[in-house]
Amino acid sequence: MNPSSYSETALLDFLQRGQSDINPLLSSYFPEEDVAIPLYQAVRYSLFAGGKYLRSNLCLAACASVGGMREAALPFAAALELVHTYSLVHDDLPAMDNDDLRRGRPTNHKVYGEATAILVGDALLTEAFTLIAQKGVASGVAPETVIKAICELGEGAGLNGMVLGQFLDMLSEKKITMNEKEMAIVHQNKTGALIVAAVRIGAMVGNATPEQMLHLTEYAKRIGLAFQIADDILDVSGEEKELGKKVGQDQAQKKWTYPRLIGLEKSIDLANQLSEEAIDALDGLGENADHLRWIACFAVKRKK
Ligand code: GRG
Repeated sequence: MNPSSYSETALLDFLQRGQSDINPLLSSYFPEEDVAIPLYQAVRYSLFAGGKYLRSNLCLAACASVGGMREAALPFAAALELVHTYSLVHDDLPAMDNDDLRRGRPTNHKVYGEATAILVGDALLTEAFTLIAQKGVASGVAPETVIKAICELGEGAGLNGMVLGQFLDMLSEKKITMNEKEMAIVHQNKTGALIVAAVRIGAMVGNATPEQMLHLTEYAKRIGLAFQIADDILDVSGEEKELGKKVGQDQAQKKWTYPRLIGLEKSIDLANQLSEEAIDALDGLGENADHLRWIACFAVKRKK
């Protein structure tokens, strides 16, 4: 694919199709009838709040890139959306980033209180694994692949992945200096690890060969970092209305970001370079991987 043929409208349509395929599964898992219980209402509040469904769509697109069945990947994609939403709900808490606005609406703890928001995150994380265990084999995936996917999700989200990244990010606020290598480690874990898991799980479900898995992992590592650098850039130069969250928060919280470390221009160049490298990593994969190529473009061109 020639990346210049990338169209944001087509990509957003693609993400929307993923959302439409995943939401019935999520909705039947967390039914509307249950909202009489405020905890269920609080779960649905954050889950159906208009996210981009990037990680879930990455899972679906990675599965398709190796010729896998979309239907088989849906429960895994849904579980990724649960883990991602949990991370946002907890990230917004007063003990973490203390944000008031997410996806264009008040954050979960602002509406339901801190204790409920903690439980919402706990529930989303836990149910992600239950959902895969319940629906993975039923969707036609071999039990051993389901177990591998559960491990992959745990590794990406857990103590050596996203949670570690969040902790390193917190520590970095107290640092007077930071180098690019340290910065990359924070971003690769905080944001990259779940993105890598999303792609690898999709590839597993699609029965990727070891070589395909290698290429897809390289792709995912690069877009994971590029996506977070783009997030840093948007915090400096994005529009609050479009982003659905406050801008300038990184600076207000004295966070180390790429723009702070190497400047805005160099950050943009680095994000673009990573996006190109991600596309190059897919060279052996043919046109089935075009949606992944589009996502690599979107990761750095996005406005929200
Ligand atoms: C374990 C208490 C506890 C908390 C964990 C791990 C964690 C909190 C937070 C994860 C770190 C995090 C929120 C990283 C930011 C990643 C990022 C760029 C999020 C925004 O992703 P988008 O733009 O969001 O895909 P939408 O709203 O579109 O889904």
